[in-house]
Amino acid sequence: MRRNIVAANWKMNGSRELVESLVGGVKAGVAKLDKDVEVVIIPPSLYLADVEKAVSGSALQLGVQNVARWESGAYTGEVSAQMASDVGCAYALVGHSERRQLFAEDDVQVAEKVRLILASGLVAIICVGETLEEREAGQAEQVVARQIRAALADVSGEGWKKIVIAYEPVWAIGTGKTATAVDAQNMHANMRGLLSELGAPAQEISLLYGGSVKPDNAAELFAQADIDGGLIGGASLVSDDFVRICGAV
Ligand code: G2H
Repeated sequence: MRRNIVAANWKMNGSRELVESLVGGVKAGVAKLDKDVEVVIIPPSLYLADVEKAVSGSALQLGVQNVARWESGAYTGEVSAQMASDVGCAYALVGHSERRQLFAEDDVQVAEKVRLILASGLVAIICVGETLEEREAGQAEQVVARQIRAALADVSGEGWKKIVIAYEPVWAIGTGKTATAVDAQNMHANMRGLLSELGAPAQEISLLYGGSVKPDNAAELFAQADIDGGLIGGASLVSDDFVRICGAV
């Protein structure tokens, strides 16, 4: 069966002080949960080493927020998938809407990054989701399907074991608005159907929901048949809130 995953996307937030207080709290809180959940901390790259030290001795996993679309070379400021793997990451986010919107990351680049992430032995958490405009135009399913098809174009065989997809409607990110559990479930069910069509072992691929997930809405979302956990932004910066969300799977 597929894994339940709750991942903390810190985005560009944090400090060494926060690493210490937050990860300490998460580590202690998650250890007390009687839940089958994989918890992933995804801090800014500069703090990966600090977080790695802080999570040692626990089951918490490490992830990177973004990787370069090149293997190595003269790309000042970039971090490769191989480097992320080298410093202890098990997961890499790719195609987050903030990357797509603010850094013009398109479907082709996302597919290139997915290829490099898998080649480095990491699990790719591929983010997809429609804007409010696209949703209101009745194109949500179409947009998400296009993003998924493009990102998975080169995935086959064993590669499917390294794929997680996070559905994050752009209008729900950091806005306090969440898709209703039923709307989110409908989209997740569509996504699983599409994965089957693409020849993937769809029942084994974890599908996460993201976008203003909080302790008080997490349980209802995670109770849906095709929602296998969450990608958490704002609420992952408060240890008690994040632990409660982990406990809601
Ligand atoms: C969506 C999510 C985490 P938030 O970006 O990826 O952020 O929970 O703050 O909406």
